[in-house]
Amino acid sequence: MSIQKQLKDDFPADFLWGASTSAFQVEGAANEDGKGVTVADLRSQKSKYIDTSVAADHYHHVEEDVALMAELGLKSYRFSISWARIYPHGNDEEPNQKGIDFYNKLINLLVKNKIEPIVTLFHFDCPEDLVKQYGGWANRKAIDDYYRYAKTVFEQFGDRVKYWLTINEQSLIANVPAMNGINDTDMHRLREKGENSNYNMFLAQAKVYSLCHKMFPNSKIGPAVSYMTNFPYDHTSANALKSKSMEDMISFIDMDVALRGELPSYYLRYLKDSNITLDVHEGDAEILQNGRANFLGLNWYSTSVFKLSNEESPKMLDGVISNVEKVRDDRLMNSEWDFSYDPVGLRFALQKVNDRYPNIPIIITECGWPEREELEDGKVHDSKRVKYLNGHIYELREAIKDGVNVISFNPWSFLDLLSVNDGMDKRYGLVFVNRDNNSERDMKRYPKDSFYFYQKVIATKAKNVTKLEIDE
Ligand code: BGP
Repeated sequence: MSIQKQLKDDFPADFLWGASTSAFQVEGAANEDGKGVTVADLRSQKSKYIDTSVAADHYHHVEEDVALMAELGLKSYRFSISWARIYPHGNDEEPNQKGIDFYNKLINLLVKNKIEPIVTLFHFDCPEDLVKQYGGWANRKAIDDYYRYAKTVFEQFGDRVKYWLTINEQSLIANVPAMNGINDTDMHRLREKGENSNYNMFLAQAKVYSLCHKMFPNSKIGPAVSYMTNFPYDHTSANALKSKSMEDMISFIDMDVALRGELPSYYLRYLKDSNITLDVHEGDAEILQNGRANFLGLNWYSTSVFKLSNEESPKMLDGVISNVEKVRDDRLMNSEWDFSYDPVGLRFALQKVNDRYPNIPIIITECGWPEREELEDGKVHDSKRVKYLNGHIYELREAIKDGVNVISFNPWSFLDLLSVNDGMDKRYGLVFVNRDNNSERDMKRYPKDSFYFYQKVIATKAKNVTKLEIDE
């Protein structure tokens, strides 16, 4: 075999063309069929937008939604299971049968339509009762409760699910502890709780990787990591180092622990400098060493440019992002919410990940374009999203040709859903859901132009994707 033959020159035949959602953002039925309250439910109630009680009402539209997935031609669907639907209080004696029934119904419909389920165990929605009982993820008790929940989920659905994701964007919820329901008036104590929640999530995941390998040796399991590619504002080493450190602390930390089985030195230095103590027990190092992921899930949206600033930024992260300012690059197409269109950044990011962990299988678990949208005669002409998909799929093919082992692409989101901070104003869907922040209207589904574009991508193995459009 010649050396060249080892390289792929296109998407592999078994490539999983998918789409993505998460439970609290699509399901609705937040208080139905025994589901417990989650921190995501409570957060949404405090926002000025709609809460999780109805969302996109996927819970009651599941047949119709899977039929649309089949029409689109999806080969995979990435969704999350709500822990509080299975264990309403997080650690009840018995699981909630109606919650199990719902996910059985969804998974069976997917399997029937030959759509591979890619299932996230935990996506921003810690059962609130665990916070009340012992402080949630900041307490080591959460490790056992998550493990028990994962075991139940594997027992119930493991015969039909081959791809599992443990925790969505762990670094985000560790750095913004309120997203896990963790609060404190003292900033240092809050950071310490946040980092302990981080540590507990690492241990819980490692245990669940091992459990999954033991129960289902042919299944694959990995984290869903938030990977935002950062570029320095100028060529100074200080700016370049800061932007690298941010990538390490926000993205590579989750990948390093999942694949290398230990806390990286840049993180230990950060803890030391910040005077933060972790609640470490004997045997923890072995747990991390023994429990490793098989692949990486990457949530990738766009590149960002940061420069050092003199102001302590209280922005998203306390400690990790400080002294930096995000700079908008006006040469790029920018969305209303800061995301830019920079598809070559995806190829760059994938190369970097592949350099660090050669040949690791990668699932793009999120990638999407937000817009405010409205129906026009029953249609939504989301031309920017079409352009975004075209550009990113083009660069994805280039990354595969570079030798990066990408096995699946799941744009965010299959249908319009509740944005984490902006309700229904910020839409990402391939399918329009006819509701807004003021009214539930009729909740009807309308495929957007991007749906039909992506349908053709899947049907033609991306032959309709062109370089021309991304250069426009
Ligand atoms: C990721 C989350 C998703 C999703 C997406 C878009 O961080 O995993 O749940 O919401 O970002 O973010 P937003 O909803 O804030 O626009």
